[in-house]
Amino acid sequence: MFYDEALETMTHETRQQLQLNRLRETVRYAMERVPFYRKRFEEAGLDAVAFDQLEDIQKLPFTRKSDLRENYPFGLFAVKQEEVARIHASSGTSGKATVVGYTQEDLDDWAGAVARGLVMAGAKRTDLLHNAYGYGLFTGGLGLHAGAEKLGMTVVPVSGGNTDRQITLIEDFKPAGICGTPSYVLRLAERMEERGINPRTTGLRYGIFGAEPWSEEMRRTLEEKLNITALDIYGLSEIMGPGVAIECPAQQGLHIMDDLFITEVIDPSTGEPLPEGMVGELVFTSLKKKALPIIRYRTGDLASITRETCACGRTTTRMSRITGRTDDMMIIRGVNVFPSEIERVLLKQDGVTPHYQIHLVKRHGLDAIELHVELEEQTQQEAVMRTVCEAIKSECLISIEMICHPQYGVSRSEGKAERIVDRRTETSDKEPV
Ligand code: DLL
Repeated sequence: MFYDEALETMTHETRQQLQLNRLRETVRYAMERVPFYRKRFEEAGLDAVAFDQLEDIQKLPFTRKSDLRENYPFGLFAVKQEEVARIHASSGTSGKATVVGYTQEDLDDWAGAVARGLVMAGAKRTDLLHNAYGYGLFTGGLGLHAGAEKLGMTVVPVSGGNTDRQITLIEDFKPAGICGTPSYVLRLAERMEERGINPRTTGLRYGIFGAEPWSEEMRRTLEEKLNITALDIYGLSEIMGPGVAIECPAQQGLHIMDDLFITEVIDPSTGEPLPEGMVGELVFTSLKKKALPIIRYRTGDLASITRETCACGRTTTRMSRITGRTDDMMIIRGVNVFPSEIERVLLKQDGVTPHYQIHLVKRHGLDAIELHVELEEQTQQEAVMRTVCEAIKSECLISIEMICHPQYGVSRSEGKAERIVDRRTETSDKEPV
C-alpha cells in the first residue's frame, strides 16, 4: 500500500533532479531571507554558488544546534512571526530550548509526510490510533496527530501519562495502532500485567515507536509482550519532527522522506562524506521548509544509509536504526562503547527486566559504568549479575559494575526515558547506592 506511489517509487534519477531543483531554491530562499545564512555563505565565498549536481551541497557550511541556540528564539526564521502558524521546541538537557517554527504550508507538508509514513508502516485510513506521544511543545504528539488525521484515521489524543486511563481506553476503544516512546509503551504493557490484563490480547496490531534510542532486542521485547509489529519512526524538531523517516513492515531500515530532505552521512570528526553503508553522523537539508529552512544540519545521530530498493518496492533512501549519538559515546578505559550496545546485550539476558539506566561515574579518577538493572527474581541475583557482566565484557569489551534493583527500582518515564545519568562530577569515589 502506498500513500503516493509515484513519489515513493520514482527512479533515483528523477528523485535526484527533484532534490537538486529544490536545493537550489532552498539556498536562494535562505540567502535572501535569513541574514545568518547570507553571512555564512558569503564568508565561505559562496554567494554565487552554482549547483550543477547534488554533491555540490558539500560546499555549503554546516548548521549546528548551537546556531539555533545563539539565535534564540526566532533568529533563523525566514518569515515574519505573523506568518508562523505554530511553534515547537525541544527542551534539551542544558541551556535554552531549541525553538522551531512552521508556516501553514510547512504544517501541511509535515502532516503529509507523517500520513505517508503511517501508510508505509501499515496503518489504514479506517484504523483507530492511540497516540501516547506527549502533546505540547514536543513535536511527537501533535506531529503524529496531524499526520493521522490527514490520512483520515481516528486519532485518540491521549498524550503521555495517566497510565491506568490509557489502559482503559485501549481496552474500550480497541485501537489497531499505538504510538509513543518505546520505553513508555513498555511501561503500559507492564502496568497491564500488574492489573492482570494480558497485553497480548488488546487487539493492537502495530506500534510506531521513536523519539529515543531503542535496540532490536527492545523491538523483540515489545513485539512479544504486546503481540504487535513494532516499527521505528525517526525525526527531530530542527528538521521537522517525527516522520523524517519511518520503517515499513520489512523492517529493513527507515524510509527517508527524501523529496523533503537531502540526507548525508559524514565522518563526525572530519566532516567528510562517508559512502553508503558506513555509519556516521546524519546531516539533513530541508527542501521545502518555509519558516525555518535548514541547511546541512548536523544531527549528532549516528546511522548508515542505503539507496537500494526495499522489499516493499519503495526506492527512497533508507537509514539504519540510530546506533548512537556523537555525544553519547562513552570511553571506558580506552574502549569506545555506546549505550545502545549495552542495551542490546542486556536485553538478551534472562532474569532482567527491560528497564535499565547507565550511570557514568568516576572510580579512582577513571570513568566507569554502573549499570542499574531490575531483576525479575531477587533470588537469582548472583547468577544474573555474573552472566550480565560476563556478556557485556565479552561483547562490549568493558567491565561494568551492576547494581541490582527490585522491580520498579529504576524510574519509569512517560516520554523519553532517561537512560544515561552522568555522575562523574560527584566529588568522591562514592560507593554505589
Ligand atoms: O523526538 C521527534 C520524534 C517524535 C521522533 C516522535 C519520533 C517520534 P526531538 O525532541 O527534537 O524530536 O528529539 C530528536 O531524538 O536527534 C534523536 O537523537 C532522538 N530520536 C528521535 N527518534 C529516534 C529514533 C523528536 N527513532 C532526537 N531512534 C534525535 C533513536 C531517536 N533516536
